[in-house]
Amino acid sequence: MRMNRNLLYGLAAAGAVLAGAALAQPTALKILQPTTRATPLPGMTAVGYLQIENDGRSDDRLLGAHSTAADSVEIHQMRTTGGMMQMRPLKEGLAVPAGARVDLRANAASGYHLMVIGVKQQLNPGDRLPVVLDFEKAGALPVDFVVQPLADTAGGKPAP
Ligand SMILES: [Cu+2]
Repeated sequence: MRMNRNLLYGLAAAGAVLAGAALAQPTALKILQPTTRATPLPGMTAVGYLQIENDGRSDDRLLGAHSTAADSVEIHQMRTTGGMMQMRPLKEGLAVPAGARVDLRANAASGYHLMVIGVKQQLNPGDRLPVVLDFEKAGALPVDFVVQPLADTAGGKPAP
């Protein structure tokens, strides 16, 4: 029920033209559990978590993302080296091989996540943060990230 509602919101936000295109070209990609955390102020950076499942027969690649609600969106990988946590943008995107599920979740071993930079409005629990994921083959895929209360998400401090 919640998934269906998310999809409808996404399509409504994207407009009738894009909705038509999405129906004409069904994608083999499934976006699971897109979530982010509440922020205390406008203008902050939010972390986007999700899983991408590729049920198709061809490999795809997440090339980038953008949002009308933020300045920019980057695909990041977090690594701990010598006790120091470091993040780096994945300039060449993120491979989503056929049959695979790619994890961009809090505490995922991969360290992958989306960095949503300069979120224009404060995010409160229950809000939705619209992000468009750009895939090499599947094209633009609108996703609404559901804002979770800070206490509900493991993984340490909110992003600076
Ligand atoms: Cu990051």
